[in-house]
Amino acid sequence: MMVNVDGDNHLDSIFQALDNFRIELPSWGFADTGTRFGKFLQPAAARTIEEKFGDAGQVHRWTGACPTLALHVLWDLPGGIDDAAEIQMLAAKHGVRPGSINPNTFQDQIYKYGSLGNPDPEIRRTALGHIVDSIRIAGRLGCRDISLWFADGSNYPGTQNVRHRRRWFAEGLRAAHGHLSQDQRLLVEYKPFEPAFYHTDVADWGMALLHAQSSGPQAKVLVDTGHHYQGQNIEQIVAWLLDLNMLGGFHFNDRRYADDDLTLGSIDPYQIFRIFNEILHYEWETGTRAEIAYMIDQSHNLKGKIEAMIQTVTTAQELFAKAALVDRSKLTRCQTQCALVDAETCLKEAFSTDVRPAIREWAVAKGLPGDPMDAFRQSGYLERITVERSQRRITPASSYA
Ligand code: RM4
Ligand code: MN
Ligand code: MN
Repeated sequence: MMVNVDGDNHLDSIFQALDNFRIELPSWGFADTGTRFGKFLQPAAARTIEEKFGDAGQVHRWTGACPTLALHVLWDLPGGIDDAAEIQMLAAKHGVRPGSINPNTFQDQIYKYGSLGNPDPEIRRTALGHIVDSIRIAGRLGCRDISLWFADGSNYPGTQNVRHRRRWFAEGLRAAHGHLSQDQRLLVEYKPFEPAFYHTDVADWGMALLHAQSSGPQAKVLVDTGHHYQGQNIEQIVAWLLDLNMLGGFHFNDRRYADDDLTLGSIDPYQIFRIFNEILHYEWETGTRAEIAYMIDQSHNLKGKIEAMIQTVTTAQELFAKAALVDRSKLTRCQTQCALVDAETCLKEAFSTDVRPAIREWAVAKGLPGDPMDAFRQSGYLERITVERSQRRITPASSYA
């Protein structure tokens, strides 16, 4: 336990950081997902929106850090805005509010050659219509963020006019922005490849940034940590977007090769720490809170869904708490004086601090279990849903893989 003066400061910093740290769960992270080679079904996986809310409620109950659930419109509100009342009812029942609203312009057959970038103006209109409907759903549910990810692109050189598609995207996004209410935001997510393997219309942060800027003041960029080329310096992108006031949110996950959607911090925890460090340094330097939606976007094909989610939240809290321990005045001094070793040591020292005892203290002080995974396991929820859900004979709800 940390007891000295420095320890008390540490504890304060960690308590303050965790009080402010909320991370959104993805509804699709509780459903069966797989790869393009197939799905291994889990008896306890959520199939209905009620089950997704129930499972998310468990993660929030034991971690206290996940009060919202991101919804995918086609998967979670197949009836559109008419389903909003049911969502509100489930939110109240399970103690988790609806979070970001994710339109789906990649699944229907008409989107084979794209959505907002489709050469067919009728299909572009349909895609825009779906995004506008999603904005209305968000309005009805009191959700701030509409999160846009596009699968648009092409597989072979010369098969599409990249410039035209860029313009159609700009037009569509501007039109969508026009439907936002004052407190809503459009988040533009980028991804370099997959499902398109030659060109992707919104392939990187530069393209997302330009689209966000040209569509209107309430559009920001969404950084999915898995959506980068190998070796790309993600924290530098984060620093730029922060400095331009254009960072809207994150989809957190980890990866080894491509968009692997693995558990946060499972491969490279230092990467996530460095991202958090940029954010907290910006907030310290400017004395402002960055308006960032922290969201999880993971697909646990093999791990138990709820346990994987609790593990993710715990890891996120640990890395955020470590980043909160960076001695900011010292770091600034070292940077100014180009004291390279000492500057880097500021990060390393914080990163190597064991914050777990302090996090346990924080949790207990909030009336939460010191060990959320253990509390979940003791609760008997998993055993109960495994029995209940293995008795049903309904086909798995659609999901992205
Ligand atoms: C994409 C991207 C989006 C997610 C879809 C299903 O790779 O990460 O955020 O909504 O997958
Ligand atoms: Mn994502
Ligand atoms: Mn992804």
